[in-house]
Amino acid sequence: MEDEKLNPDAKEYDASHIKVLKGLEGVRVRPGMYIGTTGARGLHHLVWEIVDNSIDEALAGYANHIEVEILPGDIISVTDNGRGMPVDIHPDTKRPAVEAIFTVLHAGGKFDNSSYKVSGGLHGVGASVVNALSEWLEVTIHRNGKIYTEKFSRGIATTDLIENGVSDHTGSIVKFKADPEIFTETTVYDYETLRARIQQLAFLNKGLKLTITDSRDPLNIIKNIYCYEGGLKEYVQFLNEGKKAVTQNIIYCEGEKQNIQVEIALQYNEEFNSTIYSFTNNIHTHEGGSHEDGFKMALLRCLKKYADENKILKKDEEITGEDVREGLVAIVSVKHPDPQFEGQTKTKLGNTEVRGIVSQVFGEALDRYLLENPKEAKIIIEKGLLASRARIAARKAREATRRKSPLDGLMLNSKLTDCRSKDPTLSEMYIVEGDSAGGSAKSGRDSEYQAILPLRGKVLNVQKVRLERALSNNEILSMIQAIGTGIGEEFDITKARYHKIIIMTDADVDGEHICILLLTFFYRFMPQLIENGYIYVAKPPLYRAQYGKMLKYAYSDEELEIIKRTNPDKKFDIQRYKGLGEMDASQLWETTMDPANRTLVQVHLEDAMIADQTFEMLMGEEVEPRKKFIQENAHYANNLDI
Ligand code: TSJ
Repeated sequence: MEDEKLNPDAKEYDASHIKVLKGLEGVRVRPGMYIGTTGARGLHHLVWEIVDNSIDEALAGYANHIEVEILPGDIISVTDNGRGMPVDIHPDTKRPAVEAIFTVLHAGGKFDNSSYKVSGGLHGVGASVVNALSEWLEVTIHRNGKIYTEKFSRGIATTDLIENGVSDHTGSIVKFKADPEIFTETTVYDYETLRARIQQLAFLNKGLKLTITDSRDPLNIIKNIYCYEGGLKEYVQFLNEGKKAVTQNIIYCEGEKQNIQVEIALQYNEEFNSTIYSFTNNIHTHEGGSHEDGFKMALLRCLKKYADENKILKKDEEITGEDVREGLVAIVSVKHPDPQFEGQTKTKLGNTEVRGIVSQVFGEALDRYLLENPKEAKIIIEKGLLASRARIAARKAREATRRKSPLDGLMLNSKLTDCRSKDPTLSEMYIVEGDSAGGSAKSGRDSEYQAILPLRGKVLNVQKVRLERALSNNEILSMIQAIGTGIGEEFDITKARYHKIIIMTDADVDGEHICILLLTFFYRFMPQLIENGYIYVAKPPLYRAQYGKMLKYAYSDEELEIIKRTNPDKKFDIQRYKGLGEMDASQLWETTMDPANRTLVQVHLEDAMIADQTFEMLMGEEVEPRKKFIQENAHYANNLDI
């Protein structure tokens, strides 16, 4: 309590100090309430809580470079070149403003008098929560020509704010080490997770330079630098990489009305699905909302109007919203000073005024584009017409066979080996790659509550086809049938036969690939399964280390190192698993299926969305991005055959 001796006359400070401790103690007692989970997801959330503050500084126009670095020991460092956090002494507490930012719960925007604070995660809890959940945290501020630092441990200041140098620039640096007492599952960051979101933030905030570095291994430092002057235009380009575009140009617009910024980019490709990603204040609004509605409204309205005025449609022809979205890749991003998030997962924008604003800003831009590019306009509308005809033909075919959906009354020769339990809350279904692994899983499982569905070979790439076509694929059909919920409009989560659907593939590039394919399928056609937390990925071990009768499994290179280090006298016989097929039934049970030992990673919508994007890149014609992905995911790359 050295701090207090330094302020013997600050009675009010004592009182507020106690309140502060109570607040942050609460964060440590119930961390889940503030960061969702204390698993890997919550751990990564800490980074975004800090980065959000720097993004705010950039959006306010005071910073243009943010650097994130993972240091040895999984310490995170975030640096920006903004104004530097305020250091002046607060008149009530007699403490520096920056200290309150780190020790008072929800102090977030308190010192921010600009009304244009737009960033902030779904939990939006800020720096004090990160501080409370960090073994230690250190803030450094360059401001007023000086350098200031203050240190904390588990939310409590361990030093005063100290002036310790001169500086010729301004900015803020926060370094922290997540507390292993809180994050008991893992304190190891996944570079790919951080990199993908950093890249996305760069797309969403044009002109902002974001750097991500992994210097945990001094012999292999990885660094990515992102800065997109084209913003969302470059995001669409990135998403359409490797696909055949229908029109050369990317349609782009930006505008601001009533303090709400709108930015939209889109392009059509030759595929059938539509990809609309919408964002509010850099947060992916998976459930859509008023911005997405406004966009869809204007898209249909403008294309219809243009088709009418230019007499492109025949008498009995009509196009719907769905038709004009076939093959569409679009990003809709708004920045709103007071967003209202609604919906089951709080990812639906509710502000009603946004619909009209987006519709107006985008409508004007699209009208102008169509007018100036008549050739492209015709191509786009004809694509919509094609979709309309296909839709009508499909409906007629369905009516002719009088079946509601391809799933009705159809008994497949499914490969499902079901479990005995009929209680979905207890039942699990393993989707297993390959017949041989499927065989081991069948004999190794606990048949009371574990069902096995082996998949043969490659799963159909659902991004390339319409739903009807996906449903003619046997692997996909047997998966949907086994799950029991139906699909599309008939989807009913209460009919799910298992509350855990576990993807189990080899720990190599092909396995990763099949896993991504399956995630893409669930993301596109049964997102509710992901939303409800029913989808999991099983992590099989990478190594088996044996010494006499001693048998240990390692799920990562780090774990293998630990096994070797903690038993230095033993010469292990180490086997690297190339696939699930190399394990016999009892090994598979022990390592990957037994609830007491296995590692399951629950899939979240954001992960599935990234998988959906990554997928295109891996499948595309271009070799470079694929090579790069494999290099960055080197842990899978040891047994590559590319
Ligand atoms: F809060 C935090 F610790 F998470 C954090 C904040 C972490 C990092 C890496 C950066 C920041 C941050 C805060 N960067 N820039 C700012 N800016 C301010 O806090 C600031 C500075 C000056 C003024 C002013 O009115 O003079 C106002 C603000 C909000």
